[in-house]
Amino acid sequence: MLRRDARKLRWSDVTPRPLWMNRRSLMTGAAALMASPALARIDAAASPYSTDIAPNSLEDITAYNNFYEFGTGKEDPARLADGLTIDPWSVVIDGLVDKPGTYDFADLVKDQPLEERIYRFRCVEAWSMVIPWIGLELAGLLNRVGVQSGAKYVAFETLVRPEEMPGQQSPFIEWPYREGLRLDEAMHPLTIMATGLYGEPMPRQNGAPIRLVVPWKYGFKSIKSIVRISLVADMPPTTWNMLQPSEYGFFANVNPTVDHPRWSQASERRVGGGLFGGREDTLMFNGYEAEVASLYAGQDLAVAY
Ligand SMILES: Nc1nc2c(c(=O)[nH]1)N[C@H]1C(S)=C(S)[C@@H](COP(=O)(O)O)O[C@H]1N2
Ligand SMILES: [Mo]
Repeated sequence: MLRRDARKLRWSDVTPRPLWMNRRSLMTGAAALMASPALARIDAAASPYSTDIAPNSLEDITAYNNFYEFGTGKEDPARLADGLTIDPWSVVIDGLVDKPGTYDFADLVKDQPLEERIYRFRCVEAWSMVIPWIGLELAGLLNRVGVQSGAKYVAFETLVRPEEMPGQQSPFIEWPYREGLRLDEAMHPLTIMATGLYGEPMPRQNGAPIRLVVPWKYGFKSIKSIVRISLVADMPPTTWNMLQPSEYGFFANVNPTVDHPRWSQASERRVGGGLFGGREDTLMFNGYEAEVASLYAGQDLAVAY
């Protein structure tokens, strides 16, 4: 699945911005992208962790979103996220760390390599996309603040600002949106704090200015617009697990053999179409099995779902 060989050109090198813009205005969807001659050069992925698969179009990635702070409809975030103030932005890092504090977004991401990662992304609702992220490894950020030995989990929280996030005017979720990772998952090099996509700063509907991306887990783990990161000793509460624990576990690893109680997880629909309407088999750990299976050695993944 993953490139191990060369570090050649970046996607953004072979696909300069004007071309993305052209593609965005001239074509719609991955089907059109598939027809593009640019596809022939898609093997120029930046990171050894990138997949070879052609990314979804910028249009797909920014028009079909889950971001319940702006409503439950897939089109709500693109329509309503414009008003979100993302500058200034700061992130509180607290709990079991050597250097707790309130970090300005710019400080947090400075001196970090911005490395493009083309990742498969699989929503628990059985659709998927392929997205070219930029950002930094979460491990690098955590190492800078110094993780103390008692820390076993990382908890994340999204901004609460109902005046700018109309979905938060409804209490069906106990805001803030919360997510968490076990420390070894958080330190894995595939786990990134994304600060943009397609070489540009993060669009608001995708979780500006900084969001988590954990490519072997269902999309709901990849929490957006983060304002707090806490190192903690115990497994933290998480939004979907709090709402419906029988349907959404803490781990949420993509697993075609463990169905959601209300639907199969064996296959998925690639947003934007593609061959055969974009229907394809779901892969164990979303295709990242070689990289992450060892994290769960000895765990029964039907129980720790
Ligand atoms: N704060 C917050 N983060 C969130 C969500 C959300 O509603 N609020 N939705 C999650 C879900 S279910 C998915 S599938 C992904 C969608 O990310 P994308 O819109 O960038 O593709 O964001 C995740 N992160
Ligand atoms: Mo999702």
